[in-house]
Amino acid sequence: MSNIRIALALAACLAAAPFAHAKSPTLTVPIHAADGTDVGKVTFTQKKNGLHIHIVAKNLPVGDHAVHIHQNAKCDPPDFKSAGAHFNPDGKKHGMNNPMGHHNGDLPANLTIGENHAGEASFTVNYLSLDAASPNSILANGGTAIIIHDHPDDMMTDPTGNAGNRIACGVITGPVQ
Ligand SMILES: [Cu+2]
Repeated sequence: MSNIRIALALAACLAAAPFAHAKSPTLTVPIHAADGTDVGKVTFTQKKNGLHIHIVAKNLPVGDHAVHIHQNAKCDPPDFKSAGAHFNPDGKKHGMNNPMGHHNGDLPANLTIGENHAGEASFTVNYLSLDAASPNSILANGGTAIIIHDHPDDMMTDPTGNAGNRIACGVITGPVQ
């Protein structure tokens, strides 16, 4: 590397430093099964290009499971129906592959749980926000809930994606750290 290149690299580092140390707003939510079993957590981090969602799950049935953001900040067992329908402030239909879609609460892929009954998924979506002042905020109107379903989401069938029962739930409320 030439001296000029080193100098440019240093200048870039110094210029970026104030931003590199600014902490992104984040919120971590525990998720529980209907019998109270700890099934992991989801961490929401507000980035410039959208909301980053990182799910770390355990103690779940092997296979693919739909994951959605539902409209109420309520997780009453055993059926978690209190979480209501999918979060849908934009008034669309269900499914990432639906031409009339998608709900704000729809996520781009299913959660895959392996033979060890654990799994992880990460998404960055520009149609959700952690900013409580935003109309598509997961904290708007008292918050929302993250639901894991028994079956995978077919990404098309309105309004549920044929995802079956709700097997785990986490209440999404503040405060954002
Ligand atoms: Cu759902």
